[in-house]
Amino acid sequence: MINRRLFIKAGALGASALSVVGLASARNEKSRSNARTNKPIVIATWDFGVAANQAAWTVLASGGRALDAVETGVRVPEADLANPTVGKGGYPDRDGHVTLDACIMDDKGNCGSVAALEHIAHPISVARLVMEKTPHVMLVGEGALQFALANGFEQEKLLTPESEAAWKAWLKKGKYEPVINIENKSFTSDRLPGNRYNHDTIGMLALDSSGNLSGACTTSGMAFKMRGRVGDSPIIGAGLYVDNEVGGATATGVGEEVIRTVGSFLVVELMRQGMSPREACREAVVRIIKKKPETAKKIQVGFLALNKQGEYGAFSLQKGFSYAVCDAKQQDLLMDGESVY
Ligand code: SD4
Repeated sequence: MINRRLFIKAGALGASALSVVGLASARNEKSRSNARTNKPIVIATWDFGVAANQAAWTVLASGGRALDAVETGVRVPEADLANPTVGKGGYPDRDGHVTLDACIMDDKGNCGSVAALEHIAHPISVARLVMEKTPHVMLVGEGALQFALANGFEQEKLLTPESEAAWKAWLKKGKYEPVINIENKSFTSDRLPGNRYNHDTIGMLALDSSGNLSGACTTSGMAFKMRGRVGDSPIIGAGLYVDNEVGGATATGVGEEVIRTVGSFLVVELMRQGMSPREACREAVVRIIKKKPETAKKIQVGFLALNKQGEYGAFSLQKGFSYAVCDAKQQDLLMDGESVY
């Protein structure tokens, strides 16, 4: 049961500014599921999904491709210096390097990905070029950087003074060993806008007016991770999966558990078998609990899904997973308030 939603002003979505107007009961997903295909529509993880959706909507509203919409949308948090979990300004690894992971997938099953990419502010656009200009799916590290520079991307310093200060503060006590839930330390079920950016990745899914789906996922990964650590976000099937016959799914939270369960692919396959987006997300969460019940109590993982009819849903291990939904009627920031515990 969705028990709490943050409601974002309806307003003209011809891309005018949106504002949070208060807490309220908003959409009725039942009525959606009975309706004809709801398109175009775009959904994205966390509070910062609102601004990202708004940018994506400018593409969708003018009849553009879902692929262009998701790339445009996730570039917003990638460029947001106040966001320490995505793109420029992201928290570094334990050695002080900002390393970014991203992937993108279109309606034809094409996909591209970069992992452990340094010095480039928009990994999602590099991932798209990997998809479109190479015979490969994934480029990592130095090779990904070389590819980006060869294609005209600018080399930038991604570590902001704020993120550097946070890293140095962490170093005082930080142990040089994986701490899987490090960035969820401030996790609270009572979070509100304003207490944002404690975590995470942005995952975005869009259905365009032609009825085609695409998705994108981008992150700086777990804060203060081990050098070389790559999470689920750039891994097709784990952090993101799109099947234009069925739907798409994306994940956020502790990537190791999402990889172990191939979470986003699982969600899409469960939708193929007839589950609603939310039921499929819930089942993927339950698989994580079944595999690692003790770990699951201490971490956050959230899944978000959109099907071919424009129905959407989400489910998370712990309370507090917000996601933004934008269609021709309005934009909402929703919260899946149920805990499996
Ligand atoms: C990762 N899933 O690297 C990503 C980042 C994230 O909470 O969402 N962290 O594991």
